[in-house]
Amino acid sequence: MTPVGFGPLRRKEDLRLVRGRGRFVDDIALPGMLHGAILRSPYAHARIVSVDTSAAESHPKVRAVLTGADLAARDMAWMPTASHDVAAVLACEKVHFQGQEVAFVVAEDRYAARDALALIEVEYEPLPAVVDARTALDPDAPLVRDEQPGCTDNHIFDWESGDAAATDAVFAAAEHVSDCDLVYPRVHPAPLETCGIVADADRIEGRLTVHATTQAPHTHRVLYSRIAGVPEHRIRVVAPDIGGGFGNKVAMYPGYLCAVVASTVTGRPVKWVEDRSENLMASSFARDYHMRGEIAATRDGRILAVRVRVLADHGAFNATSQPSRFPAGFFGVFTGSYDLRAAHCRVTGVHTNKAPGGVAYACSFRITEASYLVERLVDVLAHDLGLDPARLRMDNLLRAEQFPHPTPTGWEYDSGDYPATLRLALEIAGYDELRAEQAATRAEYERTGRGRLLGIGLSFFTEAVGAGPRRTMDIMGLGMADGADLRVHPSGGAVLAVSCMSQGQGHETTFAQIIGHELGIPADQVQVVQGDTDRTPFGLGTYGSRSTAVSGAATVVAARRVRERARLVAGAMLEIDPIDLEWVPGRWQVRGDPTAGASLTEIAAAAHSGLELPDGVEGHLDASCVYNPPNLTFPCGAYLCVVEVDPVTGEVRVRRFVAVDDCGVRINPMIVAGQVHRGLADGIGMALMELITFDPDGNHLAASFMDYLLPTSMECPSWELGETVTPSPHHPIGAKGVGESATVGSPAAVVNAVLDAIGVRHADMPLTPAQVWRAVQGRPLRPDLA
Ligand code: MCN
Ligand code: CUM
Repeated sequence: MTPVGFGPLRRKEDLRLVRGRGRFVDDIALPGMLHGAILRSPYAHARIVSVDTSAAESHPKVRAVLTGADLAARDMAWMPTASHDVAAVLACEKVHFQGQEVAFVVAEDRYAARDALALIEVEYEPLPAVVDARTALDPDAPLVRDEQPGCTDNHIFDWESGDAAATDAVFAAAEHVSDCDLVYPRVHPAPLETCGIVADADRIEGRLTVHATTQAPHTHRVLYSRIAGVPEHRIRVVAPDIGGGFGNKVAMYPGYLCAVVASTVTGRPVKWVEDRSENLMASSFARDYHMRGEIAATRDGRILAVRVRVLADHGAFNATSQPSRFPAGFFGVFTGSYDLRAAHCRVTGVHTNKAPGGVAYACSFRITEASYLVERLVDVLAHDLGLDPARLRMDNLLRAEQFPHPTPTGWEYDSGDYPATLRLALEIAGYDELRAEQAATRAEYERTGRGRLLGIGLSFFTEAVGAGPRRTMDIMGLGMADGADLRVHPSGGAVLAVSCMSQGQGHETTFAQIIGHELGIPADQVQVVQGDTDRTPFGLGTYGSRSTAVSGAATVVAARRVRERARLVAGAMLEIDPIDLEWVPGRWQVRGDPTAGASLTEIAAAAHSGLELPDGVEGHLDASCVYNPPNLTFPCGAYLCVVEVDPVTGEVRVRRFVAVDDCGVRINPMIVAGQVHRGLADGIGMALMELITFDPDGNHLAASFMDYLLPTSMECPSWELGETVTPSPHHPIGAKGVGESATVGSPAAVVNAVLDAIGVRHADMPLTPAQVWRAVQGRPLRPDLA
């Protein structure tokens, strides 16, 4: 029998996914379906002189060709972004990055559509490109957005957080200040399934049905409605199975809108699925943060303050998908896990001739950047003061009694026991023995000039997940709350419909387990419905690891409402005042008489039967909830990475990785472990190999998996996990999110380990063999410049 409630339950969805029975966008074939392909700009920056589509249109299999002018005639050449900007759907007067969408061809098959792209004649007048964010604000820098009225520079925004004066005062009086320039280079979420859509505009019913790779079906429906001028009730957005999202499937992409318009124009369904290069070149990238961090401390290592200056490269359009009042996402949590007197950051966003995006790749709205910054700074401080990085962290971590903790930048961390978490990681790793072994290998290397150097890298992160509340957080005016509808059937099984959408996180299992925990219904008797706006309640969707914290909470509250309804029905069944009933898992029972009671199955049957119910008690047990979270949840973790570095070849091998995560109460520890494994691999990838870079003309140099390297099991050790559990005090089951924790926390641990091995103060990611070798020689490269 399936276990009830929380525990390491195997994923229900894997029954179909591992047998090849998943249904992804590209598996969908509708009668009469056409196929779309996108013509993309070969230039990073160029004026469009003319576009001639006549040859493509006369291709026997082509049914339509759309250009920027065609969309402009429908007022759809530009679309709004979540960051108060607009992004081009199809380019009109100029192209702003290599790979930008210029025309959309619809043909009878995918091959013909691709072939016809070559028949479109576009005359470009190339312009100089701005590729390096650090020169984007120079007076003579090419203007990326000069098609916008009043554009005089590439500046997007300035945003600050914390108290500048108080921070400056602490720095001025501090005994010691360490500083460091860091680049968190541009990387890409690179889900194995690329982005795609099947759009079906039904002319007779006036309905638009969209099957698309989206992490946020309801938000996308509102966007289609706003952009295409069709009311929401005439639009159905369905997200079928999704083969990885990692934030790449949050944004609205030009290809989606082109498919919608093409379907409207042709009267036939239109499929568009991008290929790998298109995904890597033109869809939401991640990071591209240039940071200058300073950390003030006493000479004996008491950390006092952190001050940060960031140059944020947002590419050609400011299209980062984040709560609208947070232009730098949640970077404001850069104070990390430490007890600081003051902190301040200033972030400047700039345009460059690169693809738009910015908030993606398990980033928790830029907490990856923030966490990397502070965890690198702490190691730099340890290096400068000659202190042990574990000791330095332990001495400065927030203590359990300091929670709830208001941070100097205005967040309220809900709960945590940081020292216990770090202690456990050090224990699992055998920290002291590792340091002893390190000393021995170093001595050996110095004696013989050969061998591998051992490096030990730590990081301690605090995550912030579960956006809203909607009072302070919205996406394009939509407050960040989520819904859950729960229907309990006469037989006692249930259907739960939620507004979040799994891309591989196992929601069909864990959300069923939540129902099991609250109502005693086994997970295999709970069907979880998601990703279909016709069948699920409104909500903002899955990103920022908010599903458990928000939709999960909505699910708990809905289940508890069902439970209360069941109590009233049980009272009628047992002819007893409901006050005299008590809940034991799966059953309402008479207080003091365990033999008298009714199981939820019996109550469900009675609730649908002819049983006379008291006035005011409706039949059935169904209930729903819209959950508006009072605060974010703040998971944390202590990570320790052990590497072996060959200083002669620069080769790095990750020998061990210890990860202790605290995500509050765990619904399914096996799924949590899977999430952590994935994020740790992300960290190895970013720290050692992943990089999206450009040449000075803005040519994209990582448009395939030959150039954009992803880690495989070969580069990963056997992960060693531990856990601490401090429940979130405001979440109804004490759970905190975990989906991005390891991606947030792990890069710094790997980088700290490599630099610890070679005794170098700082070198930027990715620490490829060439970069490590150069760092050993004392001249590491700026990785973002080709
Ligand atoms: N969980 C749990 N107990 C907890 C917390 C979480 O059992 N205390 C379970 C959840 O029930 C869920 C999973 O762990 O099944 C992740 O939960 P959560 O932290 O709420 O994150 P989300 O479900 O909202 O997932 C989003 C997050 C993000 S933003 C990115 S990016 C990312 C990630 O998840 N993309 C992923 N993990 C991914 N994993 C896969 N396989 N594919 C992606 O695209
Ligand atoms: Cu920033 S990637 Mo996730 O939040 O979808």
